[in-house]
Amino acid sequence: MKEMHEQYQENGFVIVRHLLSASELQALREQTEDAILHRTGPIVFEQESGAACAAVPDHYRDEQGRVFRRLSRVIDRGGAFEQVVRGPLADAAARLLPRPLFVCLNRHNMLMLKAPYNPAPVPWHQDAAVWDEGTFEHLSAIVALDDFLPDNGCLEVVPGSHRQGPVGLGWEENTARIQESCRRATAEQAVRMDLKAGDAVLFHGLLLHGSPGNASAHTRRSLTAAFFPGDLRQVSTRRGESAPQVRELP
Ligand SMILES: O=C(O)CCC(=O)C(=O)O
Repeated sequence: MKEMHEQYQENGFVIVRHLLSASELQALREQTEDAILHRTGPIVFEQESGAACAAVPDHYRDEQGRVFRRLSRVIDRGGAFEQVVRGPLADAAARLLPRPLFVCLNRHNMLMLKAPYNPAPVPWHQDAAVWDEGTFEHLSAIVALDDFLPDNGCLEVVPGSHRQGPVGLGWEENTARIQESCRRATAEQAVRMDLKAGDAVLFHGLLLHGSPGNASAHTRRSLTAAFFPGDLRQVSTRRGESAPQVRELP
């Protein structure tokens, strides 16, 4: 079995089985359900909430019928969210990136909710190229709260695709160019991240990834955080509201 670092260099991702203990997983699920029940913001909703989302259970909607897509800024929410990011996720990230690590409160730092029968996909993209802010050297870490199944909106990646560099910068250009020029790779080389609840995947900021809609009755919840090997504020070209708000993890 290749070393974790070598796998990461070659494939652009590594899977860490059983990252969370049963009690950490339980605490994350409880905090997630509590936030859904009490609509604790900030929440990002799906743009589509009409007929296409008719089968999404009410549990995953607000009073206006909007479907939850993400609970944002989970690190700020404390409890198990913060503990898992600062503990097991950061420890796994530190096996691939030099410490001190930084997380960014206004980049990936979220609980992804792929509700049952929510048809919305996440289009193929590269996180670091989408953010386009002076560095491509970060990794995104996703820990599964539920098993990722073939039909519940499972995360997919194209192994080795980080080595081609950025394919267009910013969300619009990155997703459009990938659709045009990486069609064959996404159709023929994509692999599903077959995570069980409590497993995690860590992937390079330039790895092509995305996920289809959830066609099943099973929820797909996962916690996602981006880790940076240094202070993003020192390299970022973003100013004003979108300037990075970072926390150093000792
Ligand atoms: O968890 C997923 O399905 C992908 C999430 C993602 O890549 C994103 O929201 O940028």
